[in-house]
Amino acid sequence: MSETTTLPVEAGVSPAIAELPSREKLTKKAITADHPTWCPGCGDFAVLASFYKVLEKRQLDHEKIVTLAGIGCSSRFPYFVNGHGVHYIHGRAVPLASGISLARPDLHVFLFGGDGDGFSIGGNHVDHGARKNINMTYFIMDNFVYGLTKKQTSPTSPIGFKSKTDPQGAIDQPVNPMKKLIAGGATFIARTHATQVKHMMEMIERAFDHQGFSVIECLSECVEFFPDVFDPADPKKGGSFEVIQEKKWDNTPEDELRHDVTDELAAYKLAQLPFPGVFGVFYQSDRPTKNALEKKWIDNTREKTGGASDLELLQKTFDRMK
Ligand SMILES: Cc1ncc(C[n+]2csc(CCOP(=O)(O)OP(=O)(O)O)c2C)c(N)n1
Ligand code: SF4
Ligand SMILES: [Mg+2]
Repeated sequence: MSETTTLPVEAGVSPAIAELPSREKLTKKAITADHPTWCPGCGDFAVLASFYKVLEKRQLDHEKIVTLAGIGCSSRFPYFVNGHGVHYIHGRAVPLASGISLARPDLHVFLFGGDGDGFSIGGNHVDHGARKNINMTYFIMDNFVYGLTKKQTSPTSPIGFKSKTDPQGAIDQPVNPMKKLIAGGATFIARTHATQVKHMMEMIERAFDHQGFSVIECLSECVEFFPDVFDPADPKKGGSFEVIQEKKWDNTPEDELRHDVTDELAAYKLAQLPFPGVFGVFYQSDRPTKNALEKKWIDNTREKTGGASDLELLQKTFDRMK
């Protein structure tokens, strides 16, 4: 345990506060839990490393860090983070995260998962989390395949992908994550790549700073069941990594061509670009969160009930049911 900090009482600090224990620095060692069980070379390692770095950089209060996930290789994430965490039901992490975020708005709710978890079984929940604009940071490791269950077609698998469920090649139109999230109403939507650690960290920090339902799609290679799929997007493998140039609002002719992140239609246009597409923030808006709207409603009710406690309100509700 850390030592006690004594603040100068003459500076106006009450004696009780003056005795608060000082915080230990949040280090990688403190945030690291189990050794990751992913295959050597899996893109998800870089995501975990970037997340550790962001936590260290931002020095969040350790006890306020919550990591949640559904099921999948990528969804094993909470095991590897020393904080509050739940490895939950396949596709149901958004509703779980919603409850935690609404009940405890003081916590930092981070959600992790895969393309199957988020766009297949959990696709409907993602839409509702987005339209309700519930405050959380959702990181989707998209490898275009079901990794954990050993190579089935996922909702983002490209047409022609041969898997155990499509031995002759996938025939269904894949989900376009950016379009789905824009249409769903997410208020922060970004795209990054697991080989681009600096960019990935920047996107995590911006998503974290955003109030509302923030989602990052990260291309993260499954070296076991869909190797080399992201080559065209990986400069280290001779491909391209084109970053969205955002408007600077500096009244220059160049700025005309830059992307306005508040423009939904412009975000759609970027989402239409062929694979590997572009990377960065597609869309951001400051629509009120459900957390803020609900707080207003709770505060009004509390005022009407003369500041009754939660227990008293619950008792009154039960009394009405009699
Ligand atoms: C209700 C339910 N249906 C199906 C499964 C089987 N299952 C586990 S993980 C998974 C897909 C995971 O794919 P993805 O979310 O893309 O994660 P990845 O392993 O690729 O990181 C499936 C179908 C399950 N665990 N629970
Ligand atoms: S199966 Fe694929 S996604 Fe799962 S750990 Fe291995 S490389 Fe990563
Ligand atoms: Mg997957």
